[in-house]
Amino acid sequence: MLRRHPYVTWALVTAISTLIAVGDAALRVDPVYEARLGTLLPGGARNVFRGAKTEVSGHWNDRVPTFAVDGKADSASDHWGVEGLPTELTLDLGRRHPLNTIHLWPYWGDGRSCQYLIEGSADGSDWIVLGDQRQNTRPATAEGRFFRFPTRQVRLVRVTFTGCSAGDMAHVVEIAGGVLDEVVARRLAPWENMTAALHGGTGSIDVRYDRQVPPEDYNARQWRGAAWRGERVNLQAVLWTRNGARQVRVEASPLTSKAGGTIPASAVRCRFCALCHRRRRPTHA
Ligand SMILES: [Ca+2]
Repeated sequence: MLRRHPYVTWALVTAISTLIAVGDAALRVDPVYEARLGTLLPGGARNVFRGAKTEVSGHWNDRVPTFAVDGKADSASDHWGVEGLPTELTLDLGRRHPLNTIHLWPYWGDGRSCQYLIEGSADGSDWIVLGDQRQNTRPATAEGRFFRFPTRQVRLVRVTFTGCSAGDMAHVVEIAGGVLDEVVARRLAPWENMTAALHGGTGSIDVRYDRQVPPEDYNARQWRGAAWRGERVNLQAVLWTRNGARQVRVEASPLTSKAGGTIPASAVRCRFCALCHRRRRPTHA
């Protein structure tokens, strides 16, 4: 029979810190919410904006509007650019297409924030709002910005730029649009307003955190537990990111008690949890 000594009950408080280092490790791409290589929309949805006819008020130097619909969003320097606001970028898809998602990449090279309105029209007369960022203050990033809305039949898409923190100008690296099926859209929804950074916290080892759903029941900063002498206690470090992270390393700080006692960080062991399989796919590690 295990004998326990109540006088060594600990209240442990620690912080799990995560460090990210860029390396060469290949990441597995989740087909549901991460775009396949060579595509710009989640789930491999077809980008009906690619190669669309464009109409703009102008452009400077060789920064022509075809940069915005060439199907490439990996280089901030390849963009359509124009000076003077407000200004419009209008796409003509040639015929009506069903549309329920748009992904826009304004220029992100200098941390600027852009304000703009996205509208769609089936006939060029009646326009509906598909995305409104006229009050936006978030800096543009390489991840761009997603917009989802009920499926519309659209032939024309118009982006009206109304402001830019970097000056009186508008720059667009790419705009993509298409139709996400319901499964992809449902699984994508919790990630839409998440920043591109690596997120993490501590959670229970008794919870299987589904990789498709950002966790809610976690403690973002600290973990607290009570243990008897010689007893092993556990927590789960839960990390999630919208765009993946390479070479993630988890480190633990020393464990301290309210009375001032300390257990060194070297006593903390970090191990991977076992894979949990569902429908023949690993859902969490
Ligand atoms: Ca482009």
